[in-house]
Amino acid sequence: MTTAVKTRQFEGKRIALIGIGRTGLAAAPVLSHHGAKVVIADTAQEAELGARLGAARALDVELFLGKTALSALDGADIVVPSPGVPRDAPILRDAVRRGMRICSEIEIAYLLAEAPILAVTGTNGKTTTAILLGEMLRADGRKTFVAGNVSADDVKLPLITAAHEAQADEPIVAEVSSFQLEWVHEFRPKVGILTNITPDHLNRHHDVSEYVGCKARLFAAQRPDDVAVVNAVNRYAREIGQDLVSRRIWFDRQHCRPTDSACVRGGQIVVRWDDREIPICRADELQIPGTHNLENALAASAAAIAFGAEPDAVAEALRKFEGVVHRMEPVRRIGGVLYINNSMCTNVDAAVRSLDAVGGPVVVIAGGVSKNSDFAPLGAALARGARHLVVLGRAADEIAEAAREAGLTSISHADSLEEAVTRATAVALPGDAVMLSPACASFDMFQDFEQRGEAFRQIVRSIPNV
Ligand code: UMA
Repeated sequence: MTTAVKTRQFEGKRIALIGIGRTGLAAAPVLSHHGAKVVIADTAQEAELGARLGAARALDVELFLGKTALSALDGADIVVPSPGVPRDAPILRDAVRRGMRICSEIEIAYLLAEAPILAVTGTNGKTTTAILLGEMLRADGRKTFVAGNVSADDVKLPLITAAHEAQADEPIVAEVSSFQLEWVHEFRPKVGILTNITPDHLNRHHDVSEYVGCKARLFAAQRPDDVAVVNAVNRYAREIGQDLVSRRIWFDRQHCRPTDSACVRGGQIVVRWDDREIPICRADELQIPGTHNLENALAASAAAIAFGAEPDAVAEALRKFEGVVHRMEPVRRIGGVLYINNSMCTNVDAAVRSLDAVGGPVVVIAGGVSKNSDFAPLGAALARGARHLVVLGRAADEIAEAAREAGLTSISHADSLEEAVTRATAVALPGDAVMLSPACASFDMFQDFEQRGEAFRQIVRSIPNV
């Protein structure tokens, strides 16, 4: 598509954005700029929208709130649901019934972008991989945007905003969720990365195969000159990776391959690309802990090399990278006990991998809203590695039961995060870690995982020195 066609494709179109959240508020001005007639619907009532309502009103677009939301569809050419709007929400069911064109915001962003998009999806590791890949491209001297689902303190940029701002030579690294992939048809990342897939979001997707199907859409529109970086050892990822038209790079910590791939050979991270084996740096130079982070590093390295970054730049970023906030984030050491904020750990697999990564005695604080998860693997990991478990939130009993069944006896309940930290502090010994690793969403007690992580930081910072 030429630049002129790109910028005029939405001119005169009536576009109904669903959701006054970060996505809707970002998409509206960009689409208006491109000549679209934008309307926004939100099924919430005015009072529930808080400050977002003021932001929406300032956009000078027609708003359809609460019961009137459905009317936003009348006469619309395109419907753009925010990621939080489920497929079976009445408004989307109505749009489907009317045969309307439904596109997610990332699809619109792709259609508008002059810049190449490198997109990262997966159950776990996507934020770390996306931010790390962004650092690699910056170290390589490119102005780089990190955008999409990513939400990490100062890194919060909807993809459509990045697509609007980035010049053709300024790559965008996009973290992409399964929700965002529900409504894509043409979304075609130059480089796609699939970190891993384990069951998650089963309160939104009907079953694992629907969830896996969404993840697979990352590669659906790719062509042979695009690149797919895929986890070779994760069952669902491997199945997706076996059947792609794009140029595939497997990453596998333990086994090196004679084809395009990334692995660790003799302690060295290596990427095989264009029939050359390119050494990057030693795996023990990484500051981010755990085998899961080594896998993230392999995925990001492979993507950066395939995109044309210099190996030295990739190595420099790997050595400097200290990790992402709310993800195994060391907060404070008190009396020989290290407090770790892992609030971004919102599913079972992430919690299991985090426990393994700590590697020493740990007191775990877990709980929140279950996403219809099976907690048995977490119970087993807790029985293996935890000194004590403090449970809280709606899933408290379910997690405690799974841990008890696996053989852990030292378990307590807390009614608040503050009480949980107090209980954990009381049982932790010098040399232990106290880790908030919820394995759940936060919505029963907090606005989101960031607010939960911030609350944990504050509570830990207020503990008197011993
Ligand atoms: N809404 C409706 N009707 C519905 C459902 C929701 O009108 O049936 C409205 C709500 O009333 C609300 C608005 O939609 O006003 C919220 O939309 P949203 O939940 O999509 O929130 P955004 O602020 O647009 O944030 C979204 C992502 N949120 C979700 O996927 C739930 C953010 O990911 C993302 O950073 C942002 O777009 C920018 O791309 C957050 C997230 O939790 C970090 N992601 C999940 C995760 O990482 O596990 C997938």
